[in-house]
Amino acid sequence: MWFGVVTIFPDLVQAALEEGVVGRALRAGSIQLELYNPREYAQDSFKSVDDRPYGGGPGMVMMAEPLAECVKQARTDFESETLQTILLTPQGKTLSQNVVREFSELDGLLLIAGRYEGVDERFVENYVDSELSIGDYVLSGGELAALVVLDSVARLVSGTLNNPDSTSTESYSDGLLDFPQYTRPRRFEGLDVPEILLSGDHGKVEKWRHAQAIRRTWNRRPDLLTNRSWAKEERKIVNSLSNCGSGCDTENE
Ligand code: 6GU
Repeated sequence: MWFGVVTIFPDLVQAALEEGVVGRALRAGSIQLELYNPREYAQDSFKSVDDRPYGGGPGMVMMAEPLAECVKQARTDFESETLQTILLTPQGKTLSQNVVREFSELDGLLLIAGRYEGVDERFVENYVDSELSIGDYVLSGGELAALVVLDSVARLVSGTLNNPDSTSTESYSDGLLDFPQYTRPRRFEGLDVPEILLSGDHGKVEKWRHAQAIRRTWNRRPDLLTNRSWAKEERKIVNSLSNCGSGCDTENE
């Protein structure tokens, strides 16, 4: 999958993407990355990429022309007019794992890191397919948000993770938070690994983990469970949770 990022801080984006799973995918070639710096496409001798807002007010606004030139260059590089173009802005729709999954099925994604004072609306009208936020708080620029999108999408692209199974069992893939994990040693500071995980009974382990996932979601993120329909076995777990009141907060049973 091809990714382009439009940013006035290309070094920041480049450095962050050299590490970990995404870095490995880039070196292996399962994803490609191009960076576009609006400053290189500035139209005046001062290399301006922002200017004061018409109508007055604080802050600066990103100019349409340098951004438009970046998008045109990206379309040329990607060799398609149909490059999905996303503006990162707190005004956008909130990112979710469903959106991430949709993006991971595209051939190319162009992420534009805006600055929070804003981007000239005429650029948005003519070049942007959708606006995206990563949550209800304000960052000083869209770069970190673009990295969040890139990381979450890239790890779903085939060839990126060593073990593709780990995306089908993880948080949110089935609408539940993850169950707790344990590794060696069996005893740590007086705490033991739950006995059932040492039993070697895969069926029992699966059931226990699923119950833990439901319990955690119930306690921590009940909003994820509204409108969820339960299988018969799950219903039993949910009923026991709704009967135990605040006693459900303790994670070990
Ligand atoms: Cl996409 N940009 C900025 N500047 N702040 C944000 C954001 C994006 N998402 C949440 N906060």
